[in-house]
Amino acid sequence: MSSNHPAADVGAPFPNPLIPGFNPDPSVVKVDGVYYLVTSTFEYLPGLPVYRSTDFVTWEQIGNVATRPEQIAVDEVPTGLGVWAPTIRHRDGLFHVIVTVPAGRGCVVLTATDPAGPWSDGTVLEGLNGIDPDLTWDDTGNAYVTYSGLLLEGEDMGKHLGIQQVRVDLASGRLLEEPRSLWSGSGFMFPEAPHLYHRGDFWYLLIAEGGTERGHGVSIARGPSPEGPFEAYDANPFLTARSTIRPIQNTGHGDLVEGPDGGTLLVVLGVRPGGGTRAFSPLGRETFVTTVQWENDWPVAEPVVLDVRAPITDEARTPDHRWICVRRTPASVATFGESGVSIVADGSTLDDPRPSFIGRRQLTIAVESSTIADVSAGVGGLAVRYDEAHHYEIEARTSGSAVAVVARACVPGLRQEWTGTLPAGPVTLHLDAVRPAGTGFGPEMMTSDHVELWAEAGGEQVRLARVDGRYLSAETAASFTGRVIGLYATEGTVTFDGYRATGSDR
Ligand code: 6LW
Repeated sequence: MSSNHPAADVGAPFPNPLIPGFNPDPSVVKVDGVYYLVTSTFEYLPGLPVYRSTDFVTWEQIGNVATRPEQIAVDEVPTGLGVWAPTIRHRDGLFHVIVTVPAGRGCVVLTATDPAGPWSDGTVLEGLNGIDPDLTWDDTGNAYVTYSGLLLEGEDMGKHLGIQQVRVDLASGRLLEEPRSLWSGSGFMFPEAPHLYHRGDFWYLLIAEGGTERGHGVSIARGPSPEGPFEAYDANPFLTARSTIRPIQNTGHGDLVEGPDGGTLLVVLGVRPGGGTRAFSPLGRETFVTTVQWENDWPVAEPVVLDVRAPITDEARTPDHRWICVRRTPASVATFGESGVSIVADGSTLDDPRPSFIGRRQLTIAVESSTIADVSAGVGGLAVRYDEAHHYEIEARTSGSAVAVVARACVPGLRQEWTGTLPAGPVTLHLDAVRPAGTGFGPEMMTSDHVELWAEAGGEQVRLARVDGRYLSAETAASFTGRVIGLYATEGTVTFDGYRATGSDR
């Protein structure tokens, strides 16, 4: 374990990260003893992965809410917009996911009887101007949407109205009243991510404040009804990692749920910054969990502790739920068959907002990923991408009786290539992320990781590049997502045998 990535805290009751990789803005519901958790996906499709667990320790992705592009309409969204911050709830036999899709479909409520899908086409809440919607019902069945009043359209775009609430008719999508202001937190920036809960004598309004970076935290207020009035907790923010040495930073955007033992759990987003000054988080915002005790009917949260468990292996050559694609579905980019995954180029490259690329979340900071590519009829490779402006890749093409290999690193305004040659035939492309070894200062130690790009064919190997990983991190790319590693084609048809990634952050 390098000093850049502090070792696990001892005695954590649950794995942390709970859901590794690009999985921000978690929301969770417990139904008949089973947990279902959803996270944000921005410009990726399918959107809104649904994770299931019975013990809160082992999680399996059982599907995605948005498998059909029309459900969320992210095909033209600018990077960083798209599917933001869902809430999942259950009532009268129906699962509900409410989410805002800035620059896409707006505020949408989708339902399903089976959380694995299929989910409904969705109902748009017309006129709801804000983000991070929560859905709850009072004792008589009135549906309330409580949201962050960050105006995303109109003359006052960018203005923040604090936490807002409106009663809605879910069947028609109509707002039943003028939105009301509920509470604006303790004065930190961006009061957002509200959730309402009825517990004992009180209705609790949980929010995030401080922004989704190092100032992030979770605060709470309580009142006699879902409409308030709300009294703030004097220990707010009752969970934050700001200004601490804790390995998990940016903790906020929480959702409360009853744990398997009847206690209270709080899922939150967080990052694992690496580097000498702990500045860069390569995987983006992940899902973490901590425990909460109640004292005088106020929550007291344990700090979020790191507890990485077994090494993680991700191997794929069939169309499972975990493939994601940018602004279009994996099925529109790739075909799966006997020989693996084929991608037909369409003139786009990784610099485009809709590349011919399908990928999977990078699940461990240290990772070895690879694929075997048949480039006899095309040009393509293996890439790690944050967005169209930030990506590194290893690419192959047939060149006469040989295979020409190029490693490329692209960040805004900078682009570098390294080339090599291998014997003709299938080429194994490798993309590994390696954490800095050792301690102390110096450029090598200040980064989160290095990305090594190399290839082999016919018993020969070319090690082309070792690129600083910090440029593909939450703090530099700042596009809200996380690293996705995957397969792409830029000319002709490239067939890959599949995708393999294995890593351990222990
Ligand atoms: C989300 C907001 C936030 O809507 O970032 O962490 C936005 N918080 O609550 C996108 O994830």
